[in-house]
Amino acid sequence: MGPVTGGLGLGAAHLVAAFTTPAASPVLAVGSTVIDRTPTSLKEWAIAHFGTHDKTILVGSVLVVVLLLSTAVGPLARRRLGYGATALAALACVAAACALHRPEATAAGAVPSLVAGIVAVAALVLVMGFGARPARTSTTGPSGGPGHSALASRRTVVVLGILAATAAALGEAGRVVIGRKAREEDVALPPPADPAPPFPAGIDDTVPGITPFRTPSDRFYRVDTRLDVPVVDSGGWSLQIDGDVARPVEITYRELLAMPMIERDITLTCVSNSVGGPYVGGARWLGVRLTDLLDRAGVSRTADQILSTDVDGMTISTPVTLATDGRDAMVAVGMNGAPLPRAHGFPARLVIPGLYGFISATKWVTRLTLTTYAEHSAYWTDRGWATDAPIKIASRIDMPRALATLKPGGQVMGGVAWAQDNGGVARVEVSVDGGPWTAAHLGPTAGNDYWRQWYAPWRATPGTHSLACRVIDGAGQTQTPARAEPFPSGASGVQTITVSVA
Ligand SMILES: Nc1nc2c(c(=O)[nH]1)N[C@H]1C(S)=C(S)[C@@H](COP(=O)(O)O)O[C@H]1N2
Ligand SMILES: [Mo]
Repeated sequence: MGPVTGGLGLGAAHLVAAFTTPAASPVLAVGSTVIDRTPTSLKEWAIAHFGTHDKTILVGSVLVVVLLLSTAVGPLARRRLGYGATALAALACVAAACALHRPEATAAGAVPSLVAGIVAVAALVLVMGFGARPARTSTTGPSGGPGHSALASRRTVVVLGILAATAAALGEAGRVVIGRKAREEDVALPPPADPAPPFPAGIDDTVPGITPFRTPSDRFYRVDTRLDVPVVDSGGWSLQIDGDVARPVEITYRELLAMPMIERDITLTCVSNSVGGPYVGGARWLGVRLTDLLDRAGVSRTADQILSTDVDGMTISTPVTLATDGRDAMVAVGMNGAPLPRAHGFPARLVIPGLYGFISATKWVTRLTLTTYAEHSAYWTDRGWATDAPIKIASRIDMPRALATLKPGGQVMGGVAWAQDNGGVARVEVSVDGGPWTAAHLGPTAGNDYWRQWYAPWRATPGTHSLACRVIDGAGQTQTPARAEPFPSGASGVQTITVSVA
């Protein structure tokens, strides 16, 4: 009965949280605390093995652990009701503590956990009452029908079943409410004052199976510390620029949209992307030049760090010199011709070409504080990651898939390559079975900050083959074969896949 009473509490709390602060739902609050406390190495392992499913798996694990812990409640309650109730209350307190310790949490954050505790204890009292109450038929029937205790326990099973179904229904209702609140806002974005050149047709149609030149927003990778998607109302949103500035400023969404917009094609890359990994995507971004915003506040010469804060109080740091060196850094409001999807930072996020997302791409940004690295350290800095991390030049094989079985004869390998800070992709080379590096064909360019598609025909003979690719940037540098793990400043190495031909 423990898991059922615990589950009922969690379900009720999730629904209450859905109407108030979704992040304060006990399962999400505990999950977020786990994320923040997890050692970097374990987090990297989880991202590498579970990929984008890491959030689902975490929420599921928290749920399972809580339900397992609450199995102890049944035996405790049978010894004495108070023991069981105390155990449930203790679990609720842990959840409340997690919710209250979230950055930016208010006292209201404890409410859903409180509800969880009350509902769970009430359910426990109810179930124990049903089990204990004497049944109306207190004698065994002539044909050996159920006796008192058997009837009572059958009744308990029915009650438990109803409660379990209620728990699931409440939790699902919470999920639906959160989903409805997260519907996209209807915003009309202004046209760019400084538009990007027409987006070239990639080789999507001519090389079947190649990664699309532009990543659709709903297929764009997502990496962040949030378990749910923050729902930020553009009407209540503003961006503060403060710290070492001549005059702190606050800019509303409406004011931001009234500023001149630039439009750029930029490839976003995650530092956690391993060689050949999926955490990279190309999109067209619309936003206000970061320096236009910073100039309004007047950045002091002492500042060396832009500490950006999101709605949760999560922080990302960017070196001032890199953010203001003339690259197309922006506070973006649009992605691929539409307002930012909530998962990608609505109403506004930073996009800075050439820097890994964890030091540049703050989603749901609310504040830019000009400060120094000596004075303040950001979320990932506290976890040992680099503070200065340009995106390493890299290339990826997307076709054929590793370990694919191919037909002998003419085959095509292909993929994408990027070299944002280094004069773009000048050349991609491929090597079959460790043989000489030969030039691949390149797709069109959408600027140096954007990835490029490539493909190379090769002749497949029966047997097992290894295929490798590497990029050479506009400065003549060749992608290094030296392997490095993502931590602390990005992976390097040449991707090699094995395929069989039969
Ligand atoms: N608020 C916030 N912004 C964030 C993050 C985060 O955890 N919280 N993650 C960053 C990281 S590590 C990356 S790689 C990019 C990913 O952006 P995307 O999810 O839109 O692809 O967002 C960055 N911005
Ligand atoms: Mo990242």
